[in-house]
Amino acid sequence: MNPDQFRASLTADAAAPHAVLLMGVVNVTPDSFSDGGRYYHLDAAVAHGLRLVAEGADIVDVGGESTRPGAEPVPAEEEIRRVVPVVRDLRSAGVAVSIDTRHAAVAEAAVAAGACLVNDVSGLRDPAMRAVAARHDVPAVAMHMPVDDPATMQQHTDYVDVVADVVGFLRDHAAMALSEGVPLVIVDPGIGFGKTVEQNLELIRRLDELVALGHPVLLGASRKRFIGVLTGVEEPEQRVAGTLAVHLAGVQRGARIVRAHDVAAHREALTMWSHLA
Ligand code: HH2
Repeated sequence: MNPDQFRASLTADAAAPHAVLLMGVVNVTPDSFSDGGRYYHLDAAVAHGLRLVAEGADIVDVGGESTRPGAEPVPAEEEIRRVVPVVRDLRSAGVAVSIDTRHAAVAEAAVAAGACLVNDVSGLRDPAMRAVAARHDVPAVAMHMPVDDPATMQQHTDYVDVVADVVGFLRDHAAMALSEGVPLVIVDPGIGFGKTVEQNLELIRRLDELVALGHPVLLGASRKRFIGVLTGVEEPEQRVAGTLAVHLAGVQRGARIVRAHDVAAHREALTMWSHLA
């Protein structure tokens, strides 16, 4: 799928089961929780992105900073150094690329290099981030995290009602971004970002309340810790079946995009899903 096709499919008929989009993950980092170091170098990252597209990804999400709980922040210049060449090469190969960053300067550089979606795990809190998406006319993902700080987010799980709090945050941040000229906002409950195991489950069980806002919903549970806690599967790379169960539950409740490391397995599952929905 090229960037224009990706954009068009975001606004396509949400009721069509085949409208579920698959976002593959390329972490250009030494320390990501499940694949840190594996795609840290340009050639490996680009080859992995192309492999994900061959396996059925509609868009490839390129990130240069791990946001796992407790991760060290990365200076924007270093993040740019990691991601921009990968974005440029994948875009040149005709791939729709998303930039996974909390930093407006990184988003700016990546969009200039060809990214067609800004994926901001800090929820478009920063006016400069919203301005980048508006100025370049690219859609943006607003993901919920309780504080813009992966180092301490797990200390902020004291919600009144986690679903109501997350939906309220995303409603307000999406409205603000749209009013400032961001062309389209995708909302994401932020599974694993400042949430307990039970809160992650509740967000997925009640995903329809987020879908009801009317924005496309992205779900990113791939290989995450709560799946390991509940299944006993310790190695993140082995959590494929648990991930698929979570993502299909989300799709059933209206998720339009799933973010996944294991693209081939997701494509297979979504294909069967589309025949049954
Ligand atoms: N999760 C991660 C990173 N980016 N973006 C969105 N929109 N939703 C998510 O759930 C999400 C995300 C964490 O996963 P990963 O990139 O594999 O790990 P790390 O942050 O350690 O690089």
